[in-house]
Amino acid sequence: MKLPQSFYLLFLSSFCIPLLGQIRQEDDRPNMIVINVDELRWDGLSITGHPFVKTPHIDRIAKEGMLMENSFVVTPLCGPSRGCLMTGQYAHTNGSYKNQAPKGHTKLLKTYPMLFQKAGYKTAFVGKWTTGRNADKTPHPGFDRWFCSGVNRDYKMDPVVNVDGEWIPYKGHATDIDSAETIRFIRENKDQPFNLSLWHRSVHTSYGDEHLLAAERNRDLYADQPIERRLSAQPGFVVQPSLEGFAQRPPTDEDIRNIARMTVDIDDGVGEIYRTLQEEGILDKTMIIFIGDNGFFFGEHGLTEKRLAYEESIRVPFLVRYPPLIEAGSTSSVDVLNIDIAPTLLALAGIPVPSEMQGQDLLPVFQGDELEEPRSALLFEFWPETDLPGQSCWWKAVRTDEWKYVHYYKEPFYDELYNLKDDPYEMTNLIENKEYLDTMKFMQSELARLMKRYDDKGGDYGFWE
Ligand SMILES: [Ca+2]
Repeated sequence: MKLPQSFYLLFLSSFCIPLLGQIRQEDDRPNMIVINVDELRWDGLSITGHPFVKTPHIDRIAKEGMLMENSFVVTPLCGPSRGCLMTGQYAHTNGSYKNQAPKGHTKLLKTYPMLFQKAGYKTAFVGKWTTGRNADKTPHPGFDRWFCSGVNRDYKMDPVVNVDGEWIPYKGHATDIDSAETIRFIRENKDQPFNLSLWHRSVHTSYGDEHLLAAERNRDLYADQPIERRLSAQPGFVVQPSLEGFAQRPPTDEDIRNIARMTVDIDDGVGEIYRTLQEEGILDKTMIIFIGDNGFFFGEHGLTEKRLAYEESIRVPFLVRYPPLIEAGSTSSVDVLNIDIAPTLLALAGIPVPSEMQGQDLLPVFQGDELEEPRSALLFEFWPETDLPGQSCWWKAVRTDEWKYVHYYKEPFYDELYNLKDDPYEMTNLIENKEYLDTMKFMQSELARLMKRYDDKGGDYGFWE
């Protein structure tokens, strides 16, 4: 029997319209994209004061949203920083405290994408997460889409990408490939709430070899650009005892230009991501957070890389755009941490924030207020990878707006105290200056208070032994 077309219409209207209504209701939940850049120091963007790089698309996130003026990572090292972002916890709590973690360790973490997936969000991971000799590129729990394009030491050109468990060779530069996958995922999931982590491998260097490449179109940028260095990176600057024997080759001028070029690669991708969100009509219902996983030394204190407690290492850019809550062109001077991202995103989606998370919801800050529980001082921590000379810098640090105290566990005579207001480049260690004895004692008591607050027993936790 052939039924009239009107029957089908009636059938559809009785069942599908309520269903569509439900989907529409779910669609009101905001999307989220967290762009995490490897080794991007605070002043790595035009908007944060880079002397020559042009990052108009990344800057737009802050120009149409908020620039956090005091943003930090709690452990300045790739793997731990990423674990902290994913869990909303300090490394001493989540156990992701060294790059050289056993294979599969990161799969055991309780991450915020797992909670989003459970709450019906489409979740995606694109880029780099784990690092070190046991890096694991295979799919981690909590992601509907897994697209891992590599680890530090992989070539950035023509990567073999783990796509949902399959190894697929790609042509081109990893940054462009990761940006393109992000765009593909957005288009595919535009009609439902999604939570995407775009964690670029750039602007990580590989210390002077051919890995240190921008995409071909940007390789000649800034070729004649002179490089200025901070006073703490000038020849003759005397480093602290903790750094004696720390054999590092500070980045050359050309290394610094290459980092700028790789930043432009990322900016190009952010421009395309913006355009895609606009075309799909979901730009303003998508919170975009842009952050770095740690900073980077351009020769300050004789250093390259990160790992130490100086500002160049722990301070990263943090930009956020979400017009329903955030006034365009706003700034905040509240101290914010990478462990705040997980509870913030959960709060935005209306998903309960687990009490185990140690970061705070930044939504009040994004609206110009203080944190619900204001922080007068910040705790930072780092564990060395080996016991080799120069790698014994096992430290905890406390930072207030004015002071920084660094305590080295194995060599307490290395301790450092800086007045950040008078000495922003941390060139004069006041630890032995009797005039500041009370300040030192106060900072030591703050360290003890914060360790108690965050249930930190100190020591080399030996999570994997
Ligand atoms: Ca890093």
